[in-house]
Amino acid sequence: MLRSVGAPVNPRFFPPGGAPGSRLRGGAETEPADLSAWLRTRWLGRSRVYHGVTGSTQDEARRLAENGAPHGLLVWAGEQTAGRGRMARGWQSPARAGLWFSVVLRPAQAAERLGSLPLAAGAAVGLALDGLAPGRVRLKWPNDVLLDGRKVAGILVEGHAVDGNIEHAVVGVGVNLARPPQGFDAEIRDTAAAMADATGEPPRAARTLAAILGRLEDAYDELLAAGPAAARARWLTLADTIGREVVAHVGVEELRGTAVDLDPTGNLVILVDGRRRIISYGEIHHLR
Ligand code: BTX
Repeated sequence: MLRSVGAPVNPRFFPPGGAPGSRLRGGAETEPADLSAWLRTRWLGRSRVYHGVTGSTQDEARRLAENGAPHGLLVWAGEQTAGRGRMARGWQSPARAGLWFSVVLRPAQAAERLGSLPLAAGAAVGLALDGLAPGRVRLKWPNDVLLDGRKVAGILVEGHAVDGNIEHAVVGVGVNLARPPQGFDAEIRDTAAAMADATGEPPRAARTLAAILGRLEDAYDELLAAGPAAARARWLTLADTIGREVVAHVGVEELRGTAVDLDPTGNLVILVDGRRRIISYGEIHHLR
């Protein structure tokens, strides 16, 4: 489930992050002041870069990771002009409408436990958002976060592996907090939601970011220390996919069946004509 991307690693050391809100690199701006007031993490987001506008925090985080950025670096932006999703799709990230951020992770061990990172990240983001709209946030496999059945957040996990070890991974998260002033683009008007649809007032960006980072840090530490069982269990508490008729696209194959479970590492199990099939990557669609 972890996609491998990126150029060979440049071991050049990345200068340690300064005090919250300081300029870390040319081009970065002073972040909105209240993240440090809410942040309770031990290591995630303790070094960070904020941009009022950037192309994609994912690309920026990846570039910094290739240049030695520390474990836990947060890159966040007020607006992205080239936000991207999985499989080269776009991610709409307008100003004053959401949380757009990426974090750099440097697992100090072999890749197999990281295979469940997308699932763990999805559960972490889902649970943080469920705290704002209890009972209305659900997960579509592998890690679309839905509010009342519409996509309110998306997660992109990319890793760079060397000899089977993940040298670094970048987890990108986009959360719609408010509907953009001009409305969602036509392409997603019927499928997207914003947290404000449930909360009325849009949730505060820094406070929501701090809540997500807290969940993400715990999920990551637990995944590496104890494996994917807890992430799988948490994911299942918010699962929208299980029990549904789904269509899965796996390469050129199209499978139609009932989603019945996650296997121990978080792959989706679907029943197709009475046979269990394991979906480890690709795209599924819920059928109504
Ligand atoms: P995904 O491939 O699951 O979703 C992309 C699809 O979602 C698009 O093709 C479109 O249909 C729909 N979509 C686009 N924008 C939105 C939106 N704002 N709300 C709801 N639906 C939308 C999901 O990819 C992973 C997205 C990660 C985004 C983060 S933002 C910070 C970081 N930087 C970056 O460039 N990407 C990540």
